[in-house]
Amino acid sequence: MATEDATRGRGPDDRGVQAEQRPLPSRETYEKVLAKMLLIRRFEERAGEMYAKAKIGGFLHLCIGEEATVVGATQALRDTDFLMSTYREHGQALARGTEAKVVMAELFGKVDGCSGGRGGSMHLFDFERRFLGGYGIVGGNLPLAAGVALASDYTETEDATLCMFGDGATNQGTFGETMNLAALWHLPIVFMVITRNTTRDSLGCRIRLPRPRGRRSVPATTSSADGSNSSGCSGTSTQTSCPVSLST
Ligand SMILES: Cc1ncc(C[n+]2csc(CCOP(=O)(O)OP(=O)(O)O)c2C)c(N)n1
Ligand SMILES: [Mg+2]
Repeated sequence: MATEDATRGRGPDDRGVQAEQRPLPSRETYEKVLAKMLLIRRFEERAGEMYAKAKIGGFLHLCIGEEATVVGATQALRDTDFLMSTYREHGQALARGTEAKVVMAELFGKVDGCSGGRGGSMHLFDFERRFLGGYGIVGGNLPLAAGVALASDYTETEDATLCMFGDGATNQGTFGETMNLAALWHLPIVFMVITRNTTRDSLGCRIRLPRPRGRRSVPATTSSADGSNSSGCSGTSTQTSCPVSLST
């Protein structure tokens, strides 16, 4: 569940210089935030371990290194707000308050999992906490999130939608189309890009740089300063060819 936060209720006029004058969050908030971040890190480490032992089927994308990003953003949500994410969403489910054992059960394909064991790592879902997934299709969650925001607007609720996605989704047609409609219709939605330096870095793949004229192409490995690329838990060959690097 979202905890009390100093950013709650901040209006457009309260940003900028004035925001710096606001009191810092309480010690209790700090501790709750830190506890969530640590829970996510420990959960991901354990999930990675289980995946390496072939206890978890399918794909597994860890968010190690993104804990502060995920918890910091979800902290600003009210309990009634909606959250949608990508396939790298264990942290989002945990930050939203889904029990760790229920998320882990889903990874193991158990009926006790938050998606009844049918979704797995990429399709976590917890409607009670307004976490609407968990999507395997890059960019696929963008128009769906806009639809949720449209429903909130249409039914005249105050609910906002936070839609998270990776930098890879900005290469999809859904990205431009959704941004366009959301702006045109003034939808109550926040789009948040989480960049991990490159696309597909979770797969531990090597980016094949554009070939300079007259020379052979050089495979380049991705790099990271914060360990967010270190998961490498998909089981995919490291020779996967990624045509584009979206470093930002
Ligand atoms: C439409 C679509 N095309 C291709 C893929 C294969 N794919 C899986 S992960 C990935 C990279 C996505 O990168 P990004 O959105 O930046 O997320 P990150 O892994 O960096 O968190 C791709 C292309 C997919 N899942 N969906
Ligand atoms: Mg990325």
